[in-house]
Amino acid sequence: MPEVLSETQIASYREQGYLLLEGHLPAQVIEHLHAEIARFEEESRGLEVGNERLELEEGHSAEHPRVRRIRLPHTISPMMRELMLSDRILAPARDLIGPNLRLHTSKLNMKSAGNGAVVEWHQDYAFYPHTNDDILAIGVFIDDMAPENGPLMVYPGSHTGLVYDHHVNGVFAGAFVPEDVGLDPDRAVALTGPAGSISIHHGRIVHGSARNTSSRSRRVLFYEMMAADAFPIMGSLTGWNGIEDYNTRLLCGEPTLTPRLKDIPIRIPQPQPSADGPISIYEIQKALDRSGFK
Ligand SMILES: O=C(O)CCC(=O)C(=O)O
Repeated sequence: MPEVLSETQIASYREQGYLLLEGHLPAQVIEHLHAEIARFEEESRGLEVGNERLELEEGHSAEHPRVRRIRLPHTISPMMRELMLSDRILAPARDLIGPNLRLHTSKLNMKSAGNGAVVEWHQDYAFYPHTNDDILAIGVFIDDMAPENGPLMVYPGSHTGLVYDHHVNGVFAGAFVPEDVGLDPDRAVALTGPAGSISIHHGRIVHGSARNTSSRSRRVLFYEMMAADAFPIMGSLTGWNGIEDYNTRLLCGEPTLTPRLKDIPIRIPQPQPSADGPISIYEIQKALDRSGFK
């Protein structure tokens, strides 16, 4: 029996590769998130360049702080960790990919008003191929999402198709232009809704988001996770410091040493542009010679 999702919602996710749960979180949670973000913005005033906690947007200054991303927020905000471990986040994920869940990563992507950065079209699975694709990302809408403030966009149904080539000149660039692979731009759907809604997108769905040209910010907190029996394929951009460390990322249920294999297309995200390890998606995607967003 599903915990929170209806059979119709589950069937829709399987067919379309995404779900939108409007007004899923109470207003107090969103207010608390605003306060947490304000704390990190305050911290960023003291920075000229980003660090392991905060990634800065071009034009950032002490007077006008512009944080592009809060990195791994569940490790630096007890409240964001608590939310991640709550049934509000984990129950819908369990309904879709089963009781045993492992965290891949968390991030809070902030598009500031007027010029918040584009995230070019990509598939998460191209960054971190695993032995099966019971992989999803939950996005918590911290602001109201409308077409003009750069909401997450998806190509419905693309999670059942190819894993597209995300390389430029033979180097992994983490992006591609949908028209180049025959995807019709008119089919892309914007995931809009009030703050407090959550989106859930499949690890193989083609998604991205345009620049925020509006006068309002657009902030989404992402928790990315997978079934515990999905193991990274060698070359995947997944940290691996041994099985003990790996198992500390268990969100609920039981760990396993038995990967489940699924016959799905796989590409390895190698070689990487930097020998020093993975770099931010915003930087890696600059290798694309033109944007997939008009
Ligand atoms: O922030 C967004 O709109 C998209 C984020 C995303 O897809 C990513 O960071 O991988």
